[in-house]
Amino acid sequence: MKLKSIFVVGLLLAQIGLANAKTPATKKFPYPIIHLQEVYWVVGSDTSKTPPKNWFNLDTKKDNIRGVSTERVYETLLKGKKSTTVVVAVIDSGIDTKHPDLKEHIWVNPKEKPGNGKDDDKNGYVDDINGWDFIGGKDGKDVDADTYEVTRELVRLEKKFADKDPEKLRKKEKKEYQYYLKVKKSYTRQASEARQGYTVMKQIWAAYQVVQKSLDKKEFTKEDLDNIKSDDQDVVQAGQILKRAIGFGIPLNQIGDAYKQYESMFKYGVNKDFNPRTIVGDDYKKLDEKGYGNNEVQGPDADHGTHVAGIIGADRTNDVGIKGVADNVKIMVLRAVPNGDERDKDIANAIRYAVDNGARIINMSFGKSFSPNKEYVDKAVKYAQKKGVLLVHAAGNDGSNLDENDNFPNKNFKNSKKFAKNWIEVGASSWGDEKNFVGGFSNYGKKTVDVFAPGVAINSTIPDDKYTEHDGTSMAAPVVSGVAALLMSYFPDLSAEDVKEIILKSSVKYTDKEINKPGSRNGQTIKFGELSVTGGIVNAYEAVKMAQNWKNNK
Ligand SMILES: [Ca+2]
Ligand SMILES: [Ca+2]
Ligand SMILES: [Ca+2]
Ligand SMILES: [Ca+2]
Repeated sequence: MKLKSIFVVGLLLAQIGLANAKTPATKKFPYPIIHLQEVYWVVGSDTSKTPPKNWFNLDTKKDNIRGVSTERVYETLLKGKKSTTVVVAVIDSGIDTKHPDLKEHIWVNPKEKPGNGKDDDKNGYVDDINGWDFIGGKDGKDVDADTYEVTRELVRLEKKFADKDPEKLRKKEKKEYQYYLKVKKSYTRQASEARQGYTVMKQIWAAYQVVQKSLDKKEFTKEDLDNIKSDDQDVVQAGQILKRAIGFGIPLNQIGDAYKQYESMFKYGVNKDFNPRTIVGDDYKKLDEKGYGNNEVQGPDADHGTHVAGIIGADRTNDVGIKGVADNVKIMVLRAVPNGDERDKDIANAIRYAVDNGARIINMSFGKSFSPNKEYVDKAVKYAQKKGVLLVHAAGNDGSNLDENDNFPNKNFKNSKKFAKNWIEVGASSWGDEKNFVGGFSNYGKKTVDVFAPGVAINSTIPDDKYTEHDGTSMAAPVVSGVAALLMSYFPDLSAEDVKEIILKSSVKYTDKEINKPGSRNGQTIKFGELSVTGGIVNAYEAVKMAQNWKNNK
């Protein structure tokens, strides 16, 4: 699952109860009127103010905002210094490789001739020019939506257990039966959330469209709503619904996205009869299969991947759009994340592709709560570790403690006390000050999350030459991948494990700062140091300072 904007989802589910209709439903609003109940959590910043568009690259002292000091380090410590190009693989939903702020920074496979139908470099992938799409078919079709892993697991286990008497199970089956019950419970909860959320969002989106039509405007503001003068009851009611939604922190401009997300959850994510894998046409159970998929890497919905790529490496020299964190990178495009849950087979094979084809860093802004083939992913992670490739993973947006809740992939190897030393787990920090510098949606964990990085109101590239702001740990991970790439560019002798150690050690510590607890219902606070291993926010300036003396001080 992609890890952006999910806060809207959590927000809605927590806040909006489907109460019985007290206001009569009209023709356009056949659903019960929504009742917004309580403010559950906010984005983790004062939403009455807006940060500078490039805040994540700014500096705490110079600009008075908790960015990662990218601009400062380029202007000072790195000024006039030589750098080498670093390849960063982005395993995601696909990337618009033609975006003006990205096109010069897309990896091109040097040994592959395009379009000749041959695997010239014999890496197992035919005509792989910019990377590979693991969820496409040979006929050029692509998977867009997919189910959740919990749905797939339930379908698999129901075949085994639905008709069985639990009393008569053999010892070996009993353990799997317990797992089946866990899957079933989780599925039931998610399916009901999807249904409720879809019903609510459908209504809010319907209201939005009524106002759009009435104002004859695609996008509108709260002021526009206040100024609506209409006798049409539908328009009046639509305005009321939207004002309530705004009152509870739901941004007007994200209603369309949130609706689409819920629609996808309900129609595909929890739909037990949906199976788009036939599009790929692979031998699904053969995990180490090579070469399935297709070479077209943008896919049908590249918003998320394009945004992530821009944060890492958008052109810093072209006076267009935004500036990425790293100034000398090539992005390798690996498409493996659909609208729905990614599959272990594709993630593991994408990691292997990245390692085998020259990536030094892999950004992974996705996650899920079940992982039936975790061993196979672990093997790929170990392979990356052996080859000196750094993995950067987003912690997820459930506002929950990962020391207590499952989240995949992760650095802990299955059935082992060992963990990957080339792995950085990233939570999302915010531009807010005082108690508000953590994303209210961010996952955390004193043992499992290594460090925080900017992930709220992050402006970056999206398809068709555009830009937009997204929130999520999906946006925080690429900030760290960018800082890692910057270090590897200017200090090419550093290993992946050195870079991890430098990023963690040099992070700016706010250990004792009391902040609003992510995911808290009732204004609970917590020390920032309790949220991660380091209690710090990543900082490029401090990291470069440490890297300069690394060999002497180590
Ligand atoms: Ca090839
Ligand atoms: Ca070729
Ligand atoms: Ca494709
Ligand atoms: Ca630019």
